[in-house]
Amino acid sequence: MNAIAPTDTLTHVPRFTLGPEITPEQRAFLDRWGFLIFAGVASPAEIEALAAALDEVQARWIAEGRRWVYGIPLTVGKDSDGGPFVQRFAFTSMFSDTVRRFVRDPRFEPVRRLVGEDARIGDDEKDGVVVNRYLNNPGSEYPRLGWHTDGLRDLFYLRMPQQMLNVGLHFDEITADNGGLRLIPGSHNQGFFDMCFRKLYFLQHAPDPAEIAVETMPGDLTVHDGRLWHRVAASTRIGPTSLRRSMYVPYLSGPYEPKSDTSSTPFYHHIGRGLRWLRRAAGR
Ligand SMILES: O=C(O)CCC(=O)C(=O)O
Ligand SMILES: [Fe+2]
Repeated sequence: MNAIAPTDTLTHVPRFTLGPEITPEQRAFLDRWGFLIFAGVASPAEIEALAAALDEVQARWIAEGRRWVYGIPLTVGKDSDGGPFVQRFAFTSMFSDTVRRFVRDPRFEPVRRLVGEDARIGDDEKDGVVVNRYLNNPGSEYPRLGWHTDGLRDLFYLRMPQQMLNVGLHFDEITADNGGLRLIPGSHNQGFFDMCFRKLYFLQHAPDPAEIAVETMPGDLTVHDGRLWHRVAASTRIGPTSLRRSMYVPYLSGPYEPKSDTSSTPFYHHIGRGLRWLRRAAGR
């Protein structure tokens, strides 16, 4: 794999291989730039099985008329045929054994230990195992996601967020023109002020000169530091070929804080709902 560039700009994005251990080189890259891409961690058959499991969960949730899952609002848009389409699933491993088994596969053990020796999968904590399905078509509720860091909750309490690693599995082939994850390499090492004000949380979407596009193949796994500034760009395509699916597995340490259908909604979800409402009100 490529050595880390001695300059301040990242000139080449390496695709690493996930082995039984995170290598010193992978660790150094993550420390320096705040993210890693592991190529082909899941097989096409596994991605297909996960996608089918999510369709089943969707069918069940829609039949039940669910609007919330454990206090988290469900984002439901329309698919390309006008049918209901869940665009952000939360707590999926509580509703699908396929997902629950998959995220426990031993191949992910080095990633779990990278987060923390005592890290566990938070099936029923935070937002659980989340699956995003971005789609760019007229009925879509979720074609993109504005600039943010995932440390908002800590900033809200005026404390500097600690390293938190987001582990995402990517279902689709995503080239830069098809939207996808954009991040500013190295921005996880910024100070408190930049983390608060470098961009307007969730409202700004414009490309940043320093951003890179995370291009993925089906089955790739990414790890990114939640303190990085990142966004999800909309696809330039319209309809089914714009679909991008990402599954995030929460590895947590600290006290066990389970949620259930009687849990209240965390404040940061009200922000997202408010923004979507504003967008609809503005007719965009
Ligand atoms: O879909 C992605 O890859 C990123 C999603 C994200 O940044 C988030 O949900 O906080
Ligand atoms: Fe994020």
